[in-house]
Amino acid sequence: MKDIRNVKIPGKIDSIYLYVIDVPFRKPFSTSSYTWSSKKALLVQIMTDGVSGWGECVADPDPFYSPETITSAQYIIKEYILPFIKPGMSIAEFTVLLNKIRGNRMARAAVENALLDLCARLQEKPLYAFLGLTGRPVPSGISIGIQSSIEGVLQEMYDAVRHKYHRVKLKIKRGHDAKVLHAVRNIYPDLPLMADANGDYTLADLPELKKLDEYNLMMIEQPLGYDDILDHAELQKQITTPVCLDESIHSLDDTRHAIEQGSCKIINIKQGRVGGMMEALGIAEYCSQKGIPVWCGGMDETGIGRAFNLHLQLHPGFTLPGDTSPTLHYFAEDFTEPTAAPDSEGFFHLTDAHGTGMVINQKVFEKFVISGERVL
Ligand code: OSB
Ligand code: MG
Repeated sequence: MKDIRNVKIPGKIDSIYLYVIDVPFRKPFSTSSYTWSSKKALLVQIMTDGVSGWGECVADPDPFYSPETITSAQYIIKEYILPFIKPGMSIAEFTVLLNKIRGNRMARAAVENALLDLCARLQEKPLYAFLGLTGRPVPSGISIGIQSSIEGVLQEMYDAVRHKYHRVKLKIKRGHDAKVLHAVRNIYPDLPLMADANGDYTLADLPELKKLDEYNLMMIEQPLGYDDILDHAELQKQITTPVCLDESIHSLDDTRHAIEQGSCKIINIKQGRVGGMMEALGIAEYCSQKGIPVWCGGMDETGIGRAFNLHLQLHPGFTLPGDTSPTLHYFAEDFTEPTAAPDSEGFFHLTDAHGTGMVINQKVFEKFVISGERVL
C-alpha cells in the first residue's frame, strides 16, 4: 500500500462548514440498545479554490451506540481539532496532533476524512487511488434490525435474498435469538448469515449463547459489553461460532489486544468509529498480516459516509462482505449523487470520479439541514 502520510494538505483553506442534518429513515431501525427513526449526522465541508472535501461524523445524537454524540463531536471539532489544521502541513503531522486527543474518534474521523477527500480531489484522483488501493467490485451486505415479530424478520429476509445481498446480518438480543435464528434457518439453511447482539449479553448468558452454535453462523458480533475485551476471550473459548468485535474496537491497539487475547476471530472495521480512513487501513493491514478476516461495518450513513465505506473496502484485507447496502435502502431520498447502488448481482463498482466521487444535490440537501455554521 502506498504511503500517503507525506502528502501535504492544501497551503490555503478558504472555509470550513459544519452542518447537522436529519434524514428520515424509510422505517425505524432497532438494535438491542435503541431504536432510531431518522439519521441525524454532523457533516464537515472543507473548501479550497471552489473544491470541497466532505466528511460525515458517525456519532448519533444520543450515547446509545457509543459515548460520543453529535454535540460532543461538534465541540471537540471546533475547540480542539480545527485549531490543529495548519495549511501545508503533511497528513502525518496532522495525525500526530490528532493523536494528542484522547478518544473522540468519531469527531476526528469526520475531519480527517474531509481532508483526505479534499486532497484526493485536488490531485484529481478517486479516493481509493489516492490511498494506493486498486479497484475491484465490492459485495453488498445487509443488517436487519430487530423486528417486533418472527414474521417481520422473515419478510425482511425475503427482501434481502431478493436483493442478492452477499450475506445477511440479523440483530439479536436476549429473548430474541435462538427462536428467530431457528425460523430463519428453517427456510434458508445455507445462506451466509450472522448475528449482531450490540453488547446485550454477559457471561451469565453462556447457556443461551452456546445454543446459537447450532445455527451455523458466520460469526456473532459484539455479544458482550460494549467496551469489553477480556470476557469475549472467555466466551470464544466456550463457543464454536467465531466472535467478531464491533463496539470494543476503537484503534489498532484495541485490535491487537483483542487478537492477542483471543477475544475474537474477525474484526468489524468502521472507519468512523476508529478515527478515520488512516487508522482503518492500518487495522486492515495488521489483520491481513495476522490472517484475521475483516469486513466493513456501517452506521447507516448517508451517501457521504457510505462512499468512504466503499473506498475503504478496496483494501485486500476486506475478505468478507460488510454492512454496505444502497443509500436508498435506508432513505427515501438521497442528497448525494450518484446514489450508491449495487448491480444486479449485488456488487458495488467505484468509478474514477475524484475523491469519494460524491456530489451534493443542493436542493435535496437543504430539505435535511437543521443547522449550518461557518467555522473558518
Ligand atoms: O452494530 O453494526 C452495528 C447501525 C447503527 C449502529 C450500530 C450498528 C448498525 C448496523 C447497520 O448494524 C449497519 C449499516 O447498515 O450501516
Ligand atoms: Mg455491530
